[in-house]
Amino acid sequence: MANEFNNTADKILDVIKKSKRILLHCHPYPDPDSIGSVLAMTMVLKNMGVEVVPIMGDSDYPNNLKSLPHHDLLLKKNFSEINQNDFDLFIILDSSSLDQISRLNEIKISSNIKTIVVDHHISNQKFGDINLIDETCSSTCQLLFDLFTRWNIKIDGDMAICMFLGIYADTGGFKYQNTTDKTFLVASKLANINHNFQKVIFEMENNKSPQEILYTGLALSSIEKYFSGKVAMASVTYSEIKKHGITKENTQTGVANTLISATGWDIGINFVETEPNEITVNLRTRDAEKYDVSLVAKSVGKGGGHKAAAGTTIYEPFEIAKKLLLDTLEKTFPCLNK
Ligand SMILES: [Mn+2]
Repeated sequence: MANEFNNTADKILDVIKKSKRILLHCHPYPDPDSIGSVLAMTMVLKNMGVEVVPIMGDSDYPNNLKSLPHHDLLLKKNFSEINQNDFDLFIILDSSSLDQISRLNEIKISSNIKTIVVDHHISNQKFGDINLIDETCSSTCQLLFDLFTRWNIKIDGDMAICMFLGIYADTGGFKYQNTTDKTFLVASKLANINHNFQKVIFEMENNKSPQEILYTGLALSSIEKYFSGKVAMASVTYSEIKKHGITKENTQTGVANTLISATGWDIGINFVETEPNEITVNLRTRDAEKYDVSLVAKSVGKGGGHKAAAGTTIYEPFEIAKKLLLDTLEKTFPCLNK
């Protein structure tokens, strides 16, 4: 395993050294692991004296990651807006399949470009000419640490903070199952290089608009309980959000997650009239084995999602939509009445 890693890592370095111009990208809706790995790789390649162009991809740069260094290096272009003839190597980071490069158009990578995929997703389709996939790594940033170590790169403070934040975010602050003793070891080494981690974590986690907090307040003060308290629902009308200058975007603040943090409230619902007669619904459950909430999202409106987290939109007046949702819950989960 270690041998295989070293061989692949050496092969990648070899290809990089032979390349003239390297392309990097952030995946759609980029998270700190995507941004952090792209920025760290950009700095490493620049230090090697290689020409590198990192592109932002489909999405805008996230506001809560503005404290990361050198994010101004990211070119505001998506994959279809670049000229592939300008590049001979594409290093694809934190992307398990082609649709993580862009979802705006079908992706066809020119045969003149060599591709290297570096990723930690178990679902990775290994679509590169060279693939370095390690699903035991919490994040692409953790994997990059091993790669840079093999390459004898001196990780500087700017690289370290980008990689640290990627690891921190992909592990949910060292809480998810992908967190291992190795994760702590790597994070500790990065934190030792750059002590500034507290600041970037604070900026990332405390970047809500006042309207989002106002919305959370409105929602939490509207809680109603159904089915002997097994379902807790926050519901807010259009006139209420309008009164406080709250937009549709401000209503996605994790209210349904907050509801299910209470023991006994098995299903949490954020139910908000985001436009007149347009209800945006977020469903969450503590017990995905018992309640597959994506079934409810699918039968009311055209929603979907996962067993534990789903969403939908209902185009009906407020009270009618609420009754429709409650009826669907009852029909989908007869055990709610037991
Ligand atoms: Mn990742």
